[in-house]
Amino acid sequence: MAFDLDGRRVWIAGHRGMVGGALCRRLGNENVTLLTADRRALDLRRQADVEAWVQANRPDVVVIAAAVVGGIKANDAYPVDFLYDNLAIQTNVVRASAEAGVSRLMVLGSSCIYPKHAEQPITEETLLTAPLEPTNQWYALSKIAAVKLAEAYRKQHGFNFISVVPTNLYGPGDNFDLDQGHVISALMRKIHEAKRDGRDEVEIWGTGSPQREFVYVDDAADGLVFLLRHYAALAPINLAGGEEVSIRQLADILAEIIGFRGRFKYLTDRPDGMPRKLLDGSAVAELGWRPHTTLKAGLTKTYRWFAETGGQGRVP
Ligand code: GFB
Repeated sequence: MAFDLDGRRVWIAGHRGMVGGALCRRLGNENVTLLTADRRALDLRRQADVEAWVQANRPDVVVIAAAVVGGIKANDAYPVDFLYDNLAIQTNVVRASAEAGVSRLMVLGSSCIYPKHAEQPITEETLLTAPLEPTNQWYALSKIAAVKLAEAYRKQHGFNFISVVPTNLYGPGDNFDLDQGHVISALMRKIHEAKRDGRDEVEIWGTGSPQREFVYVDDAADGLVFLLRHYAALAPINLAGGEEVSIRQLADILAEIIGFRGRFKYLTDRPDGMPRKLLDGSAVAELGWRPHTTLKAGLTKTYRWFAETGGQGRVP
């Protein structure tokens, strides 16, 4: 039986982030009351504040899209922020939601929670079967804890809490900082600025051989709303079905979209991270959902937004 969202009070924790923002846009098409809390008004790392906010605002549905996120370099450089802050945010929101009797809660995992050398495509059962990729172990551990916490509340107390593991996401509203961002936003900016400044070389970290699957953020938001309605089980479910490319292929597609005719220099002393992380999306596909935006179309839309706003603007 589908969970009925109609007339519900839905709190998107992390509404200013790329995923939270896309969720707010997607939920604009539904008959729900959206609840959001600005960072200045509510620090999600403070348990008492989160409990007070949830008691006062009484959401029926909670999605935890709030997290300290970043690309491979940021993950490696800020282990405390990625582990402690994320653990605090997730445990505070889950516990406060349980105490307030929230009807439905969704936590978000990440493709990096699966083992570094997982068999591909990566099924949900692969979780905790082998060691993690070291560069993102801090973030991965916090996300594994969140997935398991949702499972624990369902198992021990019968709460209707679920966890979803999205594949690598990108789109308008992403972080375009060169040190903090993920590969798409960072390469888009580097290539755009090289073209603008008349430079004919762009540096790419690693060998260019790692493969990544990407889903456009508005598709992901649609999938998350679909799963809010249609998924209810202990185990996490992958949100996948995107296109897989190597970093080298990604750079070539971006060069074509941006109109850059220079060359790429691969900095092979920089880490590659996981060699491949293609998620198995068959469970969500069987429920009836798959992404629709091709990588080329999604990158083109994202680039249009970046070129217009410099990566800082509001997402329409
Ligand atoms: O997107 P990304 O930072 O993260 O990097 P992961 C993907 C691949 O792109 C890696 C290469 O092999 C990078 O070495 N790459 C090349 C670059 N040039 C660049 C660049 O300029 N910037 C960036 N960022 N990468 C993250 C995890 O892993 O994925 C997080 O660290 C999270 O925890 C996220 O799970 C979804 O895909 O390797």
